[in-house]
Amino acid sequence: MTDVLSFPSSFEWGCATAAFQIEGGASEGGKLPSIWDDFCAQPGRIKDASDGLVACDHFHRFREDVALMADLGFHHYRFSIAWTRVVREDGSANPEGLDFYRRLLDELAQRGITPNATLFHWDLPSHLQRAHRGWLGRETAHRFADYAALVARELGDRLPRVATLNEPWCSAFLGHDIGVFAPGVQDRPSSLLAAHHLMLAHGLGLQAWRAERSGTQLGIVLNPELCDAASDAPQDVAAARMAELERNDVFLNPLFKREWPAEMLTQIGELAEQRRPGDIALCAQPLDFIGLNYYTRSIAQAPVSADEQRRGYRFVPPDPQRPDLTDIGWAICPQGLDRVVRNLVAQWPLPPIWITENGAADNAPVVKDVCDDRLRLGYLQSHLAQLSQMVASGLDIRGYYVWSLLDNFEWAHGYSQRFGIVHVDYATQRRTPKSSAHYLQQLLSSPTTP
Ligand code: GCO
Repeated sequence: MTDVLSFPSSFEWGCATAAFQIEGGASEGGKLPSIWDDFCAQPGRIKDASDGLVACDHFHRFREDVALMADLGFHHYRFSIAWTRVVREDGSANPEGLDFYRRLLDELAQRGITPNATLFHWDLPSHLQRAHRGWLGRETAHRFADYAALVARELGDRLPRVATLNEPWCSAFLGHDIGVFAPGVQDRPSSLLAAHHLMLAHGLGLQAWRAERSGTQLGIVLNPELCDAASDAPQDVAAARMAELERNDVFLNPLFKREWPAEMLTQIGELAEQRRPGDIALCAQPLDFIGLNYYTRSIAQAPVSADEQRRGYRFVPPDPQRPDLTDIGWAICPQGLDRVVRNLVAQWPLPPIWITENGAADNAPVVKDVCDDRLRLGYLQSHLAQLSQMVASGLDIRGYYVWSLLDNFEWAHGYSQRFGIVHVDYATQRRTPKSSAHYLQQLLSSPTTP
């Protein structure tokens, strides 16, 4: 498979993680709790009743983890900064927390790995949830801008590329409509208001960063969806469109100074009053790049329940008997990567694209020191073959980050789903590179063909 792939020599290869999912060190160095700590403490929220207090203990083992990345041949690392580690409740800098990231950046620099940082990967400080109702309060967007300015000042000289938010759809809709993510709200209009404030935070954050520092490549990471209709019936086609408006247009329109689709303005109802004139212009700051995360495609059909009717669609869960599902139950669809990107570039004037996450849940165990994750291996091979064709066809995609370097805390699934190319034994914190890691190592040693 390796020999059929062809990428330009400038193409960036990286691995990705996120603070809450790997760091642990939950109360060290003055770190404050986040809404995910609070969510984990609520019975029934996390499948295996676990939390992020220790996770992969990366806070103490980051040197080992950076060495692992270097051994595997990665030259780029996407990680997130924990807002709760670097900013105190009064808004001042927390030097101990900043030092952790300085040591991490030192280690990366020594190993020749370029950092790619995300400011917000869902771990909102709990005190902002209490004081301002989190993303339901406009004030949170301003606090995010203050945090962005602080990181620009304190760490910005070492960060060539920075994304404001990771997958704001998840914070907004999984967090405030479906309620399976922190803070666990279930209210459709609220989820749209949260989406608005997240995009406002993005815009204010970019402004604040640029006011502190020039020369950083700045962008955002989204998870646009490919929503196919379950049938040609007009109700199913309309439902698929509604799903797409929620997943894509709610986030991409503001980035390019366009108003939301009328359907979403109807759904937000009276809360629309909290969107102020001029907000859309604030959201639409120049973008140096966009990160796209891709895992699967979805199928939508006409809504049935009252909740689904409020949304305008329902998702058809893949038949669990299908052979082409990952261990978390997501359909494997490499062509979807091509379709999703083309669908976006046809509608919005995207800046250069990085695939900032792609990967699969494969819970293969370690047997005699070997973890043979064949499902993930096949998944990565098929998606990289697709990506190679996409790049060759002229789509402006500049890099690929596999999700994830390590098995880690998979949100509401706890530790029950493993996305790492490196296995983590949570009892001993032992790391074992899997077959997929060895495949990427080989690919990275010769990723181009003449
Ligand atoms: C995401 C996430 C990751 C998840 C991964 C698998 O941005 O969705 O960044 O945190 O772990 O997507 O669900």
